[in-house]
Amino acid sequence: MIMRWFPQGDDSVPIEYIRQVPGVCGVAVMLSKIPVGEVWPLEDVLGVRDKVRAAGLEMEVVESVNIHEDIKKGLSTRDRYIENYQTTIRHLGRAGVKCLCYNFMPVMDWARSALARKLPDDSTVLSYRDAEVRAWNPAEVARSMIGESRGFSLPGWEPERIPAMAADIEFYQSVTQDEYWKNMKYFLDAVVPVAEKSGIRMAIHPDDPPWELFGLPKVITNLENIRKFLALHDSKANGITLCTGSLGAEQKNDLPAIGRELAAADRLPFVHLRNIKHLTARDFDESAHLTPCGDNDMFAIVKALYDAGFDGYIRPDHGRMIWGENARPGYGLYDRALGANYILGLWEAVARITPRS
Ligand SMILES: [Mn+2]
Repeated sequence: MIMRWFPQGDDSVPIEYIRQVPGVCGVAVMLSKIPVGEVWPLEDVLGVRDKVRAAGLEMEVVESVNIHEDIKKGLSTRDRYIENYQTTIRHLGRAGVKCLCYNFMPVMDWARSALARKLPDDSTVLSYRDAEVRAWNPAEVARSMIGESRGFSLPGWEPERIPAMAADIEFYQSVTQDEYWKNMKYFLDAVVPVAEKSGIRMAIHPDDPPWELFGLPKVITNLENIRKFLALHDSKANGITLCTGSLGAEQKNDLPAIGRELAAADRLPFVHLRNIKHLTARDFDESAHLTPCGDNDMFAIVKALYDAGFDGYIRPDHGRMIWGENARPGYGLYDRALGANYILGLWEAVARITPRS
């Protein structure tokens, strides 16, 4: 069990507090100040690792090293950025990193219509209303999200990228899904062998939300596409991050079945566990982690992972903002600590009732 943590002064949560969450042994980090596409310098990576270790925690997971748009677009300039990505992977391997989470979403990362919607108990959550997001243009989505980010960086929503967004969206209108998959394979064929040699397992994060927006290509949205993705480059180092909040937004996705298949195939190095509550098929609020608080059957998901022999990293994903905490949206300490311990409780119960042979 790990938690996400943003080093170099970009987190409201001191690393020493994370150490006090029972059962949490490490953190997933990113260097959010390095421009997308540039190399993560070895000394920076080692410096963060040493700080994490000094707090009694491990830094075996990195989330995320974001991918330069030229790679996703398949431009002739992509090779320089792929070389940088390979160098970063080697540096992470030298620092003892074992798992690298990333995504291949075009133009924009995850999207929400509000980052602090108030629930009846006065907690606030990230929320998504499909009609609101579609009524905006992408730059308006970006401005809304950055405006609600409480001064923290939003991974995947770097302000300097907003001016180029409209042109990027326009670019993708003529890119077919097939071409986009080819660009992804080109990237995997270049980086997965480097990851193998570096002792790192790549773990792509699903698209969030997992449906079409602004005419952009979508890739990691359901089990069928996940199978197609894994077949692009057949290696244990080419794996998936199972994010139950992202894939669960599409209620047709059978999360326990997806987890069971990926864990049994040993292609699941990383799991994000969170819950969401639908208002309609395309509108939802994020919720507390407990099964009764949302639509995901958290017990069934944990049991499926356990039964299939899952032995990767788990982290509680976004939490609600509670108890007056002021933190990056989704990444307060309190509700994620509650979530981590709920998940650990489920795991202990499942493991005791059905011991692994
Ligand atoms: Mn996630």
